[in-house]
Amino acid sequence: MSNKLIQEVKEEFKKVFSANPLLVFSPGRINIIGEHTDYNGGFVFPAAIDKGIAAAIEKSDTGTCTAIAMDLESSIEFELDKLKPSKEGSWENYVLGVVAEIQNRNKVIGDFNIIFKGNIPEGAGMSSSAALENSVVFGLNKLFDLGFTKTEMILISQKAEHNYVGVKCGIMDQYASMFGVKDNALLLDCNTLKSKAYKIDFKDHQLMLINTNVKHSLSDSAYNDRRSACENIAKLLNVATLREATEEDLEKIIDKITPENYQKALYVIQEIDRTQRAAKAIEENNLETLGALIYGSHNGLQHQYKVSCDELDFLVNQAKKNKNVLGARMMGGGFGGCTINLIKKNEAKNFAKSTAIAYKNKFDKECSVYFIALSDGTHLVK
Ligand code: GAF
Repeated sequence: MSNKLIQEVKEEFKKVFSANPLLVFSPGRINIIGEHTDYNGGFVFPAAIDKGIAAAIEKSDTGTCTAIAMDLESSIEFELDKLKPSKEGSWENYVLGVVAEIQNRNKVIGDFNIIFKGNIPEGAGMSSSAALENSVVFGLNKLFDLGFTKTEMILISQKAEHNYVGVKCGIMDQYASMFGVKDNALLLDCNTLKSKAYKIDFKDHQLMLINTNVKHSLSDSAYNDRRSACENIAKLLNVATLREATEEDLEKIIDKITPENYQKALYVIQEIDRTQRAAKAIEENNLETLGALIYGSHNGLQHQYKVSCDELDFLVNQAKKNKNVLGARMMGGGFGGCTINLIKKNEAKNFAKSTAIAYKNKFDKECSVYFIALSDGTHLVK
């Protein structure tokens, strides 16, 4: 959690509204492995991080609600009985969507004011959107005593993203952000929404993120396209999700689907398996195997699922050339954002430096390096 961020939000709230708002911190997430498996009912292996959204929230008696995004210097006013989505791509839909989804569940909330600020780099694929959604639903749940469980809250956040933002996301980001455990990653079964926490201590290795600082424009529509391709194949196979399918099942319908979609479904089946094997490798402290699975994940995302981009592939190739990196892959939805690297601790800075130079030479732009701490999920701040 970032105390500085909380203080900034608190100060601003005091200036604009009052001195004693409810304070919520909601983290972003990383994902060790298990990409595009969540909406296929599979396994993912994320963790909440020490970067996120701090929100100050309080009841309002002015007859309207106000939401202020401090970093963007942007605000909206809205009335609870006249909710509708705002313009496409705006931050406002994350807030409005959550409010609308709460109302859809027949819960009554009153007017409120909220100010928030984040320190997750935008477009980095570290789930600032889930952090924002969770901070809003968590704050409103407390403020108006709505009685939602954490699981109900993440489902509200997810639906807000489906219906107001227009991205048919899975549940990984909201889950990790809400249920994160300090120093742990969560092996989440997206079918049952049950997870097992794994204490992460890679001894002389660590996780390091490198941000391409790009976000290619097709990402949202490409995401939805992939989700519906997977759902259609599951239908053809007569199963609820690809989680229930095997490679052999897929072989049987090979003539009924395009070669591209065959590869996508195959990727999903293989990635679900890789994720379970990664958890076993961590249990056995076998970092070489974990690293190989992480490289395998990238290979699938690049060549089969086709959600990578030149910048991400370049960073992963740089990692492959360095024996101190055991594994690297793109993280999150794809088409930009970060790679996650499993690297020897005392070599991390050197690798970061040489990669930054190579990246600049190749693309004429900067990449950014982050070392993150695994942290607790969404919580109130005293
Ligand atoms: C995005 C989505 F929001 C997640 O639900 C997940 O599907 C991820 O992309 C890919 O693994 O972050």
